[in-house]
Amino acid sequence: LHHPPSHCFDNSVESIKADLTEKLFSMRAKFPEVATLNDYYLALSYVVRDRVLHRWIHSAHTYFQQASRTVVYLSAEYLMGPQLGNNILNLGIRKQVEQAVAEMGLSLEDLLEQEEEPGLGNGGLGRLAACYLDSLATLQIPAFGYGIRYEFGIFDQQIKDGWQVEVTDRWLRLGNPWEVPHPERRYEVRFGGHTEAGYDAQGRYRVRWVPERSVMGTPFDTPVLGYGVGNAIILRLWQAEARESFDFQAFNLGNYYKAVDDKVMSENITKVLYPNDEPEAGRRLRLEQQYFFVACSLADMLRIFFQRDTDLDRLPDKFVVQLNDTHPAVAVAEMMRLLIDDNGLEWDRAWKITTGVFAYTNHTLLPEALETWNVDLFGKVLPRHLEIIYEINHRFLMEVNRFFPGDAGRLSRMSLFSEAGEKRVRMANLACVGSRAINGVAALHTDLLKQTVLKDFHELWPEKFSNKTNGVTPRRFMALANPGLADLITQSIGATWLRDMDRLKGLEPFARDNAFRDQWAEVKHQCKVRLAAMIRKKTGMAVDPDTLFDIQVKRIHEYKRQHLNVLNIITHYRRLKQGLDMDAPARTFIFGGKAAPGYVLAKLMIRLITGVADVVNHDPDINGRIKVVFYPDFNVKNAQHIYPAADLSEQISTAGKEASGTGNMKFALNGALTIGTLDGANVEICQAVGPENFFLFGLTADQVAATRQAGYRPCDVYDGNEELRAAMGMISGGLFSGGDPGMFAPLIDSLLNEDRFMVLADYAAYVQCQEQVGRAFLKPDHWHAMSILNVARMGMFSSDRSIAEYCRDIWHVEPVPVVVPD
Ligand code: 26R
Repeated sequence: LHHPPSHCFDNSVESIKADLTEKLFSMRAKFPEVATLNDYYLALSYVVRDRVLHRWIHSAHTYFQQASRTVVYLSAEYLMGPQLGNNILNLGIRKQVEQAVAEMGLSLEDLLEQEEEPGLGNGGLGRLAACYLDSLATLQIPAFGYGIRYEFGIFDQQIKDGWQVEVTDRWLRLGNPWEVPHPERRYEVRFGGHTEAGYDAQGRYRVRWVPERSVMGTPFDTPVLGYGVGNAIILRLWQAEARESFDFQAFNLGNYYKAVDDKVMSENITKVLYPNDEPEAGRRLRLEQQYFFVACSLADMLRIFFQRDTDLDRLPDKFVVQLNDTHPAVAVAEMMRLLIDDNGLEWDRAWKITTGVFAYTNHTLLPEALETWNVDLFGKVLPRHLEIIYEINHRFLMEVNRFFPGDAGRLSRMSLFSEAGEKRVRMANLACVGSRAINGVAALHTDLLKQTVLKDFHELWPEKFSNKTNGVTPRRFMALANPGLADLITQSIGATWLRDMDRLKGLEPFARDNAFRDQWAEVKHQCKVRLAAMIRKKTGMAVDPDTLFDIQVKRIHEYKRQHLNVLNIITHYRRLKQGLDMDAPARTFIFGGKAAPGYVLAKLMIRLITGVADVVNHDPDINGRIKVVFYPDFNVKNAQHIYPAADLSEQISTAGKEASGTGNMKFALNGALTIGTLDGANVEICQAVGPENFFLFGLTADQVAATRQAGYRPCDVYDGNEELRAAMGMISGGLFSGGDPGMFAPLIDSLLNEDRFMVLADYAAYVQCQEQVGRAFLKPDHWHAMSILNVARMGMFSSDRSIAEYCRDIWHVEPVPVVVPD
């Protein structure tokens, strides 16, 4: 094979300008006088895309030639964030592009603002998948990310009268320059119907699946560049389309409208991303989405395998498939079906291959978030897969019985089916049984997995378990989001840290350097000025960059305890009204995050935040000592403005509930100090930066469990704490709801009666810890020294470290460097 055809790109300012004008013509059919800012954004994107594709072509060619072991990452969600800025950064052409657009009378910052991000995920899990693709490319690992091309991603959030309002996310409206569709490479995916058993010509037992309908899956490829290397990998997202021949039949029968209906039904499968925490809504369609993208992805993987091999026993040497939570876990059954029904393998051989290929990452301990499917529904959508899962279960339970004879309780806990109430398929159990490796996403989370939800599996297969603490990409969340900080770091320790984050350790001595501390403080101040401007633009509110920016941004959820934050704000407010705590620094409390549309209490928490903001911000007695802001529509794009501007990062979940958290890492890497519980990766962050540089409070996971065991009574805490009673009284009295005492009753009642997440139990410790934060902020030199030490010691939370561990311990894959001729 020769070098792939692709011409070379000149990255001089002059060429970029010429290419930009050419793209404006060829892709937008515009001349400069009539081009909009968005036309220029698109034109520049195409200029950059050509250079990205150049790297991708050489990568694909290299990977094809070497046929090395390849990672297949299956995830129902990817939160990629805006692409233009990141691609310019990774191509290393920022300076030239800036100058080129400036010479054409444009500003790069304005063009970057035009991009609508693909919000194809809910939160942490989807963003983790995106960070992992970035690190896979940067570590030069041959890999594919597979997922779903939702036409509507996570809804856009507006705030109206203090309430969240959901608006459809029409991210494709103005076109998406980053993807390349491949309609020539589509697969058929079948659904429903029944199975027929019989014997084939050789007299072997065979099952035939007779489906009732099918849809086509078309791939859309988005290249993902590595940083400082020639490598690029592909994110391949599947879109559902109707099978034309089906339509045609109906048309010939004179039933044109039914044909159109079928088309609409087919396309529904990838119409919309489901928000998590949405109980029961759209169950069937969600299962269809999961199977749809899994079937397309595995078919594509086998196609690539058969390009160079014929012996399926070697599949586990060539591919490893990582399941990002249980959303793609039906892949275990689909792989068995492909091997047995489509390729004629015997069960044992197929099972050996299957369990040699898969690995499973768990992302949550919350029982309500563990996926199960009603068996009747499952059987209607995937009759053949249900049979296969029954057979897997039968053989698996025999094995369990050999290890633990007569242990009926264990058998029923480990079964792939729960029989209490309606019968359901347990996807986590299927993922465990079908995988050769199982991991949690932070040290504490993995320990708790072994002790609780996956205890029986750990007892059976301890060697399958390991921890892989999450990480985040420093390219997007430091270099791109905070160029001022990145430049300052590079000036002091050189540029290699962006690919080798252990180098950040070299910053430690600078924590004692007064001149450096001043520069550090100035960078933070500039970031706060920038965020203040964004807040003004989005909400009309003026906030003071000289105040302490105290920020909690993440999905709104009871376990994340935004209401604990609010209770502290109200307490602080009340003290100031009483003339107490007058020496505390002025603070701006900033919140952001979406609530699932069906999660009533979470939406009420947003209304509480905006209600408190209304009162506090306009109280003349307060005179700017406290401001409360709800920043609407938190997403990757505005997160890049928010993390760099934080002085304080709120990581206050109930210990034992947040699997890892990744926002905690993004804040600390941008020099925020953390106030947090010993939950998720906070434990490891606190350990890494040193407890003297971390504001720790609250019950530990063990104490939470013990308190619950001992019969926790939130009303006792309430009765015993005057300030808590006062704060809750101000809420239930209607102060923050325009005099309506009923509005927040569900929230108050849930705290007083059950308090599942121990908000009241941690209240006093939290308020006290916040006082300590206030005192520390009044000593800026020490504060900035702590901030520098945080960054210096956070290197291990790069997703490069996480991915290197997956490669070494689970995937057993090696780097394949790609050489790109210039
Ligand atoms: C099953 C369905 C209702 C569902 C529940 C929960 C779908 C999606 C979720 C989201 C979960 C799995 C999630 O995002 N978990 C987060 O994963 C992050 C990356 O590992 C962690 O940092 C974070 O702590 C965890 O909540």
